[in-house]
Amino acid sequence: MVSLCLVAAVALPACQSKAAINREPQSGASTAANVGGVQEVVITTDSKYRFTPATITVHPGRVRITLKHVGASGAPHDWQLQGFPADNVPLVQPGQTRSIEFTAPAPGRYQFVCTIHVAQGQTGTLVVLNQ
Ligand SMILES: [Cu+2]
Repeated sequence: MVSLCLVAAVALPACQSKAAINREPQSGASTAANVGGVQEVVITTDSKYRFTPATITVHPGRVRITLKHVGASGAPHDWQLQGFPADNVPLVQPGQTRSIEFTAPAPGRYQFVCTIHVAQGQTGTLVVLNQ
């Protein structure tokens, strides 16, 4: 991770600032609401490099992830389910909202990340239940 940051620091001056790293714990847990056969999950994010809720539980089936950037300013964020490149919400700017829909992977626990702020701890867990 240190070497990654050193490489990134050359291209991204923001990486040089330790103050930008959010060391607050992840918070919030939510079970998706089933709306017309699709499980709806709304995740908010802002300028603090966090997803809220950070733990999401779904049943097998279709899942819609809506990512809302509620920050007034700051960096954009995306949402990527690790190991499933197609299951991603493209970058949202402050004030923007975007949704994607996909079929939940096999029951288990999966990590999701903001691909540009993993180092700042912008991650979460998707739990897929057995039924
Ligand atoms: Cu981010």
